[in-house]
Amino acid sequence: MRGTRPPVALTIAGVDSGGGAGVSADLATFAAHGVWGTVAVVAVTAQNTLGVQATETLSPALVRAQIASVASDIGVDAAKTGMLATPELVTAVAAAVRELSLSPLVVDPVLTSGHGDALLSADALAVLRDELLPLATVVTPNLDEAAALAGVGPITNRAGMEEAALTVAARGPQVVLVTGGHLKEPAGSPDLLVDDGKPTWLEAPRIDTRHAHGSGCVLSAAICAELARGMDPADACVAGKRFVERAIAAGIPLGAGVGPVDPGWERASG
Ligand code: PXL
Repeated sequence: MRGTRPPVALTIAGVDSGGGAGVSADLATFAAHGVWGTVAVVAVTAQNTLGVQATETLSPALVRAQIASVASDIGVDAAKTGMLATPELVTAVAAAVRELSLSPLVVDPVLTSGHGDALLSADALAVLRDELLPLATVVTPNLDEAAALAGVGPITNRAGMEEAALTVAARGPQVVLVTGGHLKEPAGSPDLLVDDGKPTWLEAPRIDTRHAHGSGCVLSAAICAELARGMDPADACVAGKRFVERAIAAGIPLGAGVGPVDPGWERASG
């Protein structure tokens, strides 16, 4: 028996049957950081490397019950949200976060899968923006998610990223990390970190791969794991970006479509 309680993280997210994104990506990422992973499942997707074939959601009451079960007994050092599916589920999760004082909280504002399948209904976006963002320690939108949350048109350059990030930051989260992986910059994949209103660019080389499924989940889970271990939010974003770069570089060729990133499975399997 180990003598000390490990850090504990909670993921509130969807299941990807293909194992690449959502809950399984989060748990593998927590484990790779030496952080115990706990789960509140929000939705189940029938999914593979070609896309999402079917989705069902769990009831808001069962999602709240899962969160309360973990928080009341095991304790939560940091939590993250992923696929939240409907306005009712976003409201339920925000209420649980408030009532149980879950903090620090990473919000990955998942809108669609990499294949463009909707993972959050259109009417849930405003609820996420108004109820969940103010509770977030860190929010990790990609370009589309940042534009949607800021209420601006498509983001095509660094100036657009900065404008959207500052607008999202004004909604209450302490730190905004806009990921620039989809930016049309030939050489780089810059992310923009806004910490207490101050922007910093995190530069990185572009990794040429098609197996990048789950990269957003791994990034937000890595940040959550570092927060559970006590790191401060801006440093956790820098560490999370480095972690997901390695996971993308180690992408796994599975299936006929877009394979998953590797959050540490290969290292664990030798
Ligand atoms: O990467 C976003 C995401 C989150 N959660 C689930 C997903 C995906 C992308 O496909 O399937 C369950």
